[in-house]
Amino acid sequence: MMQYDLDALAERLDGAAHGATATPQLEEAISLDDAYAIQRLSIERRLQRGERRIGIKMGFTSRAKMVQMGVSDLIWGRLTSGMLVEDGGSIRLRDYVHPRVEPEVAFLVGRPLSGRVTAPQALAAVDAVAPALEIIDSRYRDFRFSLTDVVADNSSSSGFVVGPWRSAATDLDNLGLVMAFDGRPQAFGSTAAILGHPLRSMVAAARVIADAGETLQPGDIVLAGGATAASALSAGIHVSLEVESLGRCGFHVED
Ligand code: OOG
Ligand code: MG
Repeated sequence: MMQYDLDALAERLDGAAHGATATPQLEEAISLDDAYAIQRLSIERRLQRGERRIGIKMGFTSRAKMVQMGVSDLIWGRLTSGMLVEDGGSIRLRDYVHPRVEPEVAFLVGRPLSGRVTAPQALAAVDAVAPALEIIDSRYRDFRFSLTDVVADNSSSSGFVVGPWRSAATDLDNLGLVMAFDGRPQAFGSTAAILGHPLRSMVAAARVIADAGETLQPGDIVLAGGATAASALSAGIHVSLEVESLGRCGFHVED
């Protein structure tokens, strides 16, 4: 018999995200299915507050991320309108618990996609691609979690910036990227770090969304996952990302 209350755990995690306060790791031994159910319920609370669903984020699609966090399974989370930070805009440190940033690539979905698809089928559903920065913020103390903890916490989603969209024909294979703080390189990497090719993350996104009984819809954004380990944010810095032949994006961090 189930020993825990999915709604209560969803409310606790949503409250921690909304109030930017850390919460203890889940003590309950929950199943992965229940962790995704908590994620869905916590996002429903955001939607009830007026946010809109705008896509999904993939997690642990690179070795650097798996090694940094000690979790080696691919995970995903839901993106809402409240998480979107304008390119060139700013965030306030006090709205987060202990935010980090990581370089990613974003896909703009042009046609419905769900299920077991090939890379060419995934590409055919993509309208555009862009450089992106994901601001992750675990609601758990010390940014430590198990696989089910992080899934229940919407895979640490808290914000993201998307640069100018470019044609989906842009080849994403092995593009060099540099994430910089105040113009000083903070992390170097390649788009190839994302499952060998970021398009594989779109293929995985189609599969996980189908498993959830949902479909990627035209207009949805898919974040492919961090290409390097994440870096902690601090007040006053400017964060930028430049991806070879794809473009750049950035944001400021206020107090
Ligand atoms: C979990 C989210 C992972 C990624 O891009 O791999 C993720 C975390 O690291 O807190 O967003
Ligand atoms: Mg990420």
